[in-house]
Amino acid sequence: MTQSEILFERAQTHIPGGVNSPVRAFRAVGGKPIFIKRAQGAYLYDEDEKPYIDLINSWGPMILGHAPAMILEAVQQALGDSLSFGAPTRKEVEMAELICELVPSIEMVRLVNSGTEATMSAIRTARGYTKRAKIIKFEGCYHGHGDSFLIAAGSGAITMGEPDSAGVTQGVANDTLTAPFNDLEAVKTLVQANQGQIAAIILEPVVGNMGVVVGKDDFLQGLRQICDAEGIVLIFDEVMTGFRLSVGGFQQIVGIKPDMTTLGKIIGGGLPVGAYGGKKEIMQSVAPVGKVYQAGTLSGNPVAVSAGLAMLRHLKQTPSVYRQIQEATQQITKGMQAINQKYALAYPINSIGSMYTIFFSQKTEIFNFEDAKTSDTALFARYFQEMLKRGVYLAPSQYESLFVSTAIESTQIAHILQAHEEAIQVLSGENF
Ligand code: KE4
Repeated sequence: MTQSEILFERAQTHIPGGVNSPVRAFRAVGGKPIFIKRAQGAYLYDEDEKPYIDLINSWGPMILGHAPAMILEAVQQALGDSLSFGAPTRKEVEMAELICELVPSIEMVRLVNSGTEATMSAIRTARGYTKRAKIIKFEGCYHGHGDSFLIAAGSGAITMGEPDSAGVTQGVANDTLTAPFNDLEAVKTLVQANQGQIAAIILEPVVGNMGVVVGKDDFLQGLRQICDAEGIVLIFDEVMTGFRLSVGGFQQIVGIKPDMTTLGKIIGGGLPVGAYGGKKEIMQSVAPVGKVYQAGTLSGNPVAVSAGLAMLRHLKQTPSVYRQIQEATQQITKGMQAINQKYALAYPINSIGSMYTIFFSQKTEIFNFEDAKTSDTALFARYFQEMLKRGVYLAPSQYESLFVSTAIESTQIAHILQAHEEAIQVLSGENF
């Protein structure tokens, strides 16, 4: 048995499914999860020291690859001052100022400890600000595991076949309306039918959690117009896309200012940090100024914020990061498409910046959750295992985005494409 197999056996005794987040359990792709011992640059090393090129990068945060010197130095520096105070610090002021500078739609921001906390807090704030109860989310979008979001949810929820989680009460579910992504008419119908009751529309402007699906310009612009006309708070959940697609997030690319934005992943530099923010008028609703309560023992933790500050400062000072990871991603996806064509395969590959997903679907384009669900997840599982065997660590789900880091260079790209071709050959040999 490998060390990972031994550890997985042990883990299942005291941890549900042996993992601390469901999608890590490999249930959608078969086999047993790999237990990671350490990582450096583009590589993860499992408990048997087997190397893997990492295309998950901790589900987004590790945009600079693993153990970048400037982040480790910032953390080591912070450790000397102890770990946590539960009191305001200079670093939190610097972090708030930097986030508001880099994401102009954010005039005020509150730090929390995860993307889930950020999105939960954002809709509570929108509800408190508007004094309305309902929210609109989109099928296949995932906004963390807050009760209001676990309806038609993507990511691990759909991966486990549970887009509507058990334990979410009907009362909560009644206040969550859902529409197909990229379908503005469906939103208009919901808004008309719920006049004056909708507090917020929340979406991933580029969805990563059904696989990559980009919000169409007219859809996003239309949502902005609807929210302006109806007094609805438009929330861009940029937990995944924030500082991933540009230093100002996807909103900087598409030129739309949401009323609120949620952030996570990259802003912690690999440590637990989330954030929600937006218009000052809205954020003034948050305690202790306003009546929307939200709190956290480790919010603004000085060690985590030190990692986040080092990350954001680096990304601000090095805009070439974004061109570099986009070019690497394009080399990978174009190389995959060329290989697929050799085998008369036309699986759609959606990509933007350093995010991409290959859908094992017969459809030519994937624009929403219904499209994404036409994917052959059993075939994806076989592809995943063939890639893993060849030392390429993909997200263990068809409904996830991959993330390219600055550590992915020509050597790794060649390895990824070689593995892809061999995997496709194996699957072709199975006459799939
Ligand atoms: P966390 O609570 O996991 O930090 O963030 C929740 C969240 C919110 N919004 C978006 C757009 C997200 O993608 C996420 C979390 N993403 C998943 C991966 N698709 C986290 C990985 C996991 O669940 O293990």
